[in-house]
Amino acid sequence: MSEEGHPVQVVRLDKKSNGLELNLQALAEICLNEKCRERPLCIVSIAGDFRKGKSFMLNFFLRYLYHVSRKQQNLKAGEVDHEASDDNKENRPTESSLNHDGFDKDWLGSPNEELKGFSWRGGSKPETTGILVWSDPIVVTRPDGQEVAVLLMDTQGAFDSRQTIGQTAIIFALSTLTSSLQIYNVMNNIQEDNLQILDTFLAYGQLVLDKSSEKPFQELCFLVRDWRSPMDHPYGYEGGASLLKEKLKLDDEDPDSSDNKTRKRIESCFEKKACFLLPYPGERVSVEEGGPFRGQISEMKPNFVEHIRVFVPMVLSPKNLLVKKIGGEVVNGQSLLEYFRVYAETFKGEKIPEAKNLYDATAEASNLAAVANSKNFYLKSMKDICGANKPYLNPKVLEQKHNQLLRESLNMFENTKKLGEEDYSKSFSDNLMKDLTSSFDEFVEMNNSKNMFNMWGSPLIMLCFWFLAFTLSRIFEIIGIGPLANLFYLQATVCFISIIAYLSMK
Ligand SMILES: Nc1nc2c(ncn2[C@@H]2O[C@H](COP(=O)(O)OP(=O)(O)OP(=O)(O)O)[C@@H](O)[C@H]2O)c(=O)[nH]1
Ligand SMILES: [Mg+2]
Repeated sequence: MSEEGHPVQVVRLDKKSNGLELNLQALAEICLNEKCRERPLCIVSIAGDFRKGKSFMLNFFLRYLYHVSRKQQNLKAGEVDHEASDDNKENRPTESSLNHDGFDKDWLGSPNEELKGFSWRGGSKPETTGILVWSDPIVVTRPDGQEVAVLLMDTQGAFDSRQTIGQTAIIFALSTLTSSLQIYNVMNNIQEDNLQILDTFLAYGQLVLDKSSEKPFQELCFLVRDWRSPMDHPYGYEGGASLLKEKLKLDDEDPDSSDNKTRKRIESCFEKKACFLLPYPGERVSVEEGGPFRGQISEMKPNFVEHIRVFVPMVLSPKNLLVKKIGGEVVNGQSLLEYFRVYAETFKGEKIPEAKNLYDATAEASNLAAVANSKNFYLKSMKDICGANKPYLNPKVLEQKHNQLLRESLNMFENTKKLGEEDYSKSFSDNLMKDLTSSFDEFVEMNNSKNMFNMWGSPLIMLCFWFLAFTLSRIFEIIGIGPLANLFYLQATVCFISIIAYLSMK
């Protein structure tokens, strides 16, 4: 599976400034990939304490998503084959081998397969640093037919002794701001400090809620590893839901406490909240008892494997995936790049930015993303009309097309939901207009270079050619050299027709 992609470090923590540093080029290669650039994104991140099996779990996510994506492609190909011929019925999946989403229950693959993808390992030293994204966006089709690209994001473990609280909060904030599903990986139980770290950036979420009706974040799913009290709350989703309800319960005796405020913010800022309780995976997984462990499911406790089998489709099956939205607008690869670019500037310091600064940054990024998408639409449409491989176009027709596409691009920008006031977007819309006008100048220049008449220069030069050819044809006629007279007469006629054609095109 890992041969289809690899983890790419897109963010690292700068040791000197303690702030973060973005690898824009590496991120652009993923975001502007044709699978992702214009497709709605589902961005799945995992964050939480260090050394608690986050990267390990992401590799099951990869295995499941590739399984679904391949199955969907085969089904599509099968449908095409089926339309052509009806004799491959035996190869089609039967109802009983499929679960409720229509995919094989055996997505976990063979028992001895090694767990590959994001780097994971045993021991006490931290493994993942900064933020990593899987290089290959995985395209899946949702039940309504919409194709989405899923990006997987691994994050540096929190509360590692070498890290400041500010850095822990920065990684957590940035991965939550940019993901549609944040898996909050915790060991044994949900503790109060797990909730408090969320509060460091939920003030921003509250500000978004105050200024618009859109929820700032999509889904938060607590994943509790090595759950030890199945008698109180059973393993799995239902037990998780009852534990989460208990943990998010408000304290009626002290309604204005900061703990209550955090809980209210968690309730209101996420569209969806969930929790899943996983059993202990056994000594082979937790402490590599008996020698190096490569992640084979045959060496994990069966109860753990059965819960993984249920958990992963629960969060990632195409019908459960939520598309990433910011300010109510769907995020695609092109816009994600703008968000990261602006956030990287905002998170330069060692502390998490103030809610107001974070809001302003998101408003700026949402406008820049809208500009980028509108410009992309204009450039793509103009290239279809008069790109390098297209023939010369009448300049009047070219201008008409430009005016029409300029209007459509500006409308597209206006109709995109953005954070921030309307006056604020005005300057972005003005810049878009200027930008498109200068792109048009370049298209005009390219179009002119394809005009064979331009190779001749101005009509005045053409007129001189005509005069010269005509005069020579008359002279040769007078001195009696007929063939040369005819040749220059022909040339003069071609010049004349060209001048008429040139003037009629202007
Ligand atoms: N106890 C226990 N250990 C697990 C579980 N899942 C994986 N592990 C083990 O945890 C260890 C660390 O796994 P990683 O995936 O590298 O952990 P991580 O959270 O990504 O670690 P950092 O990147 O350093 O923050 C490995 O030895 C895994 O085998 C689990 O559910 N419970
Ligand atoms: Mg890791």
